[in-house]
Amino acid sequence: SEEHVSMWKHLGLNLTAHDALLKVLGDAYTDIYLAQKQRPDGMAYFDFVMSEVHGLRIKELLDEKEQGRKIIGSYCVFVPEEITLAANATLVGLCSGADFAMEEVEKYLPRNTCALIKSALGFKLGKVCPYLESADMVVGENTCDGKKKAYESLGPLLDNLYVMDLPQVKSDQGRTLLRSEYERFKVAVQDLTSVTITHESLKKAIQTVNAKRMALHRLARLRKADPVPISGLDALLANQVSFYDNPARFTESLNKICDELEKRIAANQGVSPKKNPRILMAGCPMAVPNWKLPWIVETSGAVIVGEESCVGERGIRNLTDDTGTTVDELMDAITDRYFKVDCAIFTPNSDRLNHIEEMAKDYQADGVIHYGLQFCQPYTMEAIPVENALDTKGIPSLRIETDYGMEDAGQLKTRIEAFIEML
Ligand code: BJ8
Repeated sequence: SEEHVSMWKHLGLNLTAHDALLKVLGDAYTDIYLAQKQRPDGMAYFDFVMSEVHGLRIKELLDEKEQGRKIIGSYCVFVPEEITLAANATLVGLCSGADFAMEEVEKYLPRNTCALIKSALGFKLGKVCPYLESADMVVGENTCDGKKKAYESLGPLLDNLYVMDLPQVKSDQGRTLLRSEYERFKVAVQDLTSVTITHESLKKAIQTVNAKRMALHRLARLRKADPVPISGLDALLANQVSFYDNPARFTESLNKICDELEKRIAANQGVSPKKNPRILMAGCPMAVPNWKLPWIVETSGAVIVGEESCVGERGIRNLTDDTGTTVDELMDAITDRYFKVDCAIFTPNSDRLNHIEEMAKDYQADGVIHYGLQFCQPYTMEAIPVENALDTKGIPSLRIETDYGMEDAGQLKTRIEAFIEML
């Protein structure tokens, strides 16, 4: 609509490039999502959200800004939404799952950088991300070397980059660092919003984020059923949208879908036949519109029953204890909750191996597909111990390394079909 166009102009987007992006996104959504059979009716909400992902949702954010709220963008699940909400700010995820302005990007980053990082820079250089352009603060974090160094290049292109340091070891010192970095972040957010975080506001924020996580946990549990009541693609989409959407509305919409899925399970109704091979995906996060691998898996005779990923269970696994009676106690609880995230940047990271095995059992997966983005050292390196650990438990696994391009789609399909046939 005209209103949207003037909004995008106002944000400084490159309208031609942005149109091209929306076209690609829309086409991919039609081909991959709308082509699915027996989708839950409730997914209509997500279809709408996706059709308005650069439209109505951006308008809402700009309206919030007009009323004095601040928008904070993040690239990692280590940035606590609880702290942002408590200071009257809205957190949005900025990771993107499509190549853009690659020629420009390669003037800043070496070619052998993972697609997720390149894409983050490409969306800035190509001026196509209204979330990034709406943000009053962008948070980077010292996680993998690629991101850590890329923020040095991204920083000068923005005027509002805040970098959070993160530990790499799950030691007492590591926890102390995380706690102090969350304190420093809290102060920075308060400075940005001119709102002082109180015990009451922080507790309420914790409850809002916990409710969102509980709805996602509920969705995850329902996928244990056979036949599975929802496709992996649709469940992934719910997880992806959780990074953009208004948290309370998201929670309500997802709970409605879960009600519907419960009815499906009671009626023995699924999106794929009973005893269809069940796959657990593990590895790098999949940001919108990175749907390539799940799409190939689910059009090759299998169904995905879980994601061991930051856009999935690794990102939402634990709740934050809201019983602390002071701001400091709640900040401790937030630190404890996030310190359990088993990202591959940690060493050693044996929790992750245990979680993958546990998930494979819990979701009755017949096999695990490990998804590593090409040039992502933390995850592609961990893929090998993951495979070995699964081997000793007799759980079949397949290691995939890929990027955002479609050049390898045929070859991937051949390998994945062979894997599924063997299950
Ligand atoms: S907590 S997984 S969201 S850092 S794919 S950019 S690791 S080279 S994304 Fe992540 Fe936070 Fe960890 Fe989760 Fe680097 Fe690998 Fe690229 Fe990655």
